[in-house]
Parts: sequence; structure tokens; C-alpha cells
Amino acid sequence: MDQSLFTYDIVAEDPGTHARAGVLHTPHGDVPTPIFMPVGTKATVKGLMPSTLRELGTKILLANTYHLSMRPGADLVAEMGGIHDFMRWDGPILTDSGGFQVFSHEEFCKLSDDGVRFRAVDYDGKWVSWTPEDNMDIAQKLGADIVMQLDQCVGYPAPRRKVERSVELSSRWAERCYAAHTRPDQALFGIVQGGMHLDLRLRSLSHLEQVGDFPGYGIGGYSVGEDHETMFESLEPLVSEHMPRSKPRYLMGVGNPTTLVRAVACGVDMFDCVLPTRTARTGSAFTSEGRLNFRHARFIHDRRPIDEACDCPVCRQGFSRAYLHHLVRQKEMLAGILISQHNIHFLLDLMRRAREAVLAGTYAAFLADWMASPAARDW
Ligand code: PRF
Ligand code: ZN
Repeated sequence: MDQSLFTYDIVAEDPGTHARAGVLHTPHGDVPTPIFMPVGTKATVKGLMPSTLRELGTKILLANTYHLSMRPGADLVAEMGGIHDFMRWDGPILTDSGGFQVFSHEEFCKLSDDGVRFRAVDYDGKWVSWTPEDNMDIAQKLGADIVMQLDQCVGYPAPRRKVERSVELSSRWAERCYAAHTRPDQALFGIVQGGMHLDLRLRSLSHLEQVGDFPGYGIGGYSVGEDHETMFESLEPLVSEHMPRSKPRYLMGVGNPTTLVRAVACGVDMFDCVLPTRTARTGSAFTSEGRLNFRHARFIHDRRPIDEACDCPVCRQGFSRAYLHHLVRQKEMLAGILISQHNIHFLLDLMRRAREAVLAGTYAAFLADWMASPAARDW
């Protein structure tokens, strides 16, 4: 990797918390942090045009190496000019390795000496074998700006010994991914595992620091069934006391608004989650008053926008709750499209305001205000 293409500037550090504001430079543009990354697993954020994502203020998108390697295949994407050209999004893209997806069907997943064998249950059910080198080969063909190492994510609860083995395996894979990754215009992030055990997390981090000079770190293995307090017990000290200050920190697969606001206070910089788009497709919206589900009959005559405090394109254009209720009930595809836009805007805007608070040195008050707000109740 050409390090000069992926510098991370810390612009401000909040005096009352561990929150920071930064700018991550990539070959396809700058990413202000803290940031939420909308999820476009199969090289599409379901139902949304890239121009719409841009209008919402999206700075970086997520896609998935596992899904794209199954369909349409990494060679096809490479033939079409790489993932940016293929999906017509010219901003930064991060691809997750697929470690998480592969291990989510544990019964169809076998570890071999050399890598992982799994059944592609979301596709044709065929057995697929991946070494860390195969995974990097796919990631380099897809051509995202940032790619994640292959790792093993363990659910919760899990026996400590199992978590320990996953840390050791993920460390060996980190080393092999690091050695196999050669694309200069692409950054490879290591992933810290270790479940809810701080000592295992620290061991994982120190392994990664021995492997090489990763330009950033993922924090995997959270939001796997534990409650919030259990998560923050190890996440808080890991991030605020132990992770290197100068590198971006990406909390993987975490996207409920309260967790984002609290994790920023610990010093997390990047987030992704399917929550805003997946729940949108079931009629559910994030609002300043908490979560609303438009299936509910109480919206039949409601003329108000999704959220009166929102300036997203959907709320600005005056689509009423009554109309959304109608679309959701009729299973019209516009329902998911409109609510997805609003929900993505909600998380992007939350992180924009968080960043402003860090720049003003008032993040502690921002956190306290959020926790006292009706929105925090639901998440
Ligand atoms: N590893 C990878 N991707 C992930 C996770 C992980 O642990 C998680 C855990 N919440 C989400 N996405 N590679
Ligand atoms: Zn809105």
C-alpha cells in the first residue's frame, strides 16, 4: 500500500470524552470521522441510486467480498473496471472480508489448516474453500479503497477457550493477508477480535501491531448477542486506552443510534450497519421521538412527515405518515426506498452533529443530551 494515499488526520479531540474528529484520506475522496457507512452488500444500497446516496451526504459505502465473489464473481467485477465503475459510485468504498457471513452459518463451516471451507448457503449451497490469500485476491480484484482482513467472529456467549482460538486464528490470518496484499491504491485494515474479554482483545491488538503497520483497525466480534453494558465493559478500555491514537478505528456491524453515540465517546471513528436499511424495508423509521413503524393503524390519518425535526429529502418533500402507512400496507417498493433514505440520513446526520460537537469541545454534553432524549429510549 502507498501510505501517502491513506493518511488519517486527527482534527480535534474532545476534552471531556475520548471522542475525536478526523479526516481519512482515500484515493476516491476524503472521509470525515466519526462517520456512518451505509451498507451496499451486493454493490447496491437496496433501492437507492448513487446520486441519492450522495445527496443524503454519504461519504463512504460498504460492500461485501463474500457476496460479490459468489455473484457476479470478482473476475467479472474486475473486467467491468472494478467495483466503483461497476456500481457507478465514485466515492470511497470499503469491502468487508466476509469472515462474518461465512461464520454465521457455523454448521456449514469448517476450519482447515490453511483457511476455511464453507457452504455458500445464500447461493447455490456449494462448498467453497478460502485461504487468506484467496480472500485478498478477491478483495484486490474488486478494488475497494479499504479492505478488511479475513477473520473469525465468534458469537456470544461462547467459552473463553473458543474465543481464544479465534483470536489466534485471526492473528495468523492477519499475517497472511498482510503478506498477500500488494495493491498500492488500497488499504488493508486488521481486525481486533477477543469477544468480551479485554485481555484477549489486547492480545489480538498486540498481534496485529507485530504483524505490520496497518493503516486502520476494525473492531469485530461485538453486537453478536451481548447486551450494551457487556459490550462497553471491554470496548471502552480497549478503544480509549489501548488502540493507537493515530489510526482510524472501525466498530464493525454496529448501528443502533445510542451505541454509535456512546462508542464515539470511547474514540470509535467508523460504523456500518444494515439496521437503517433493513428495518426501513419492514416499515420502521428512526426519528427524534424514537422508533416508528408505519404498519401501525395510528398513522392512517397522520399528515405529518416521518420526523418533524428532519431535513432529509423525504421529509422536506412532505411525504406524509399516512402515505407511508399506505405504501407499507400495500407492500409498495417506494415504502422501503423512502424510509431507507430517511434512516440513512438520520445516522449520517447524527454523526455530522457528533463531529460538530467534538470540534466545539462539547461532546460530553452532546452525549448527555442524546441519552436524555426520547430517541435514546428505543435503542
Ligand atoms: N468481522 C468481520 N465483519 C463483521 C464483524 C466481524 O467480527 C461483525 C461483528 N459485529 C460485523 N461485521 N469481518
Ligand atoms: Zn426524514
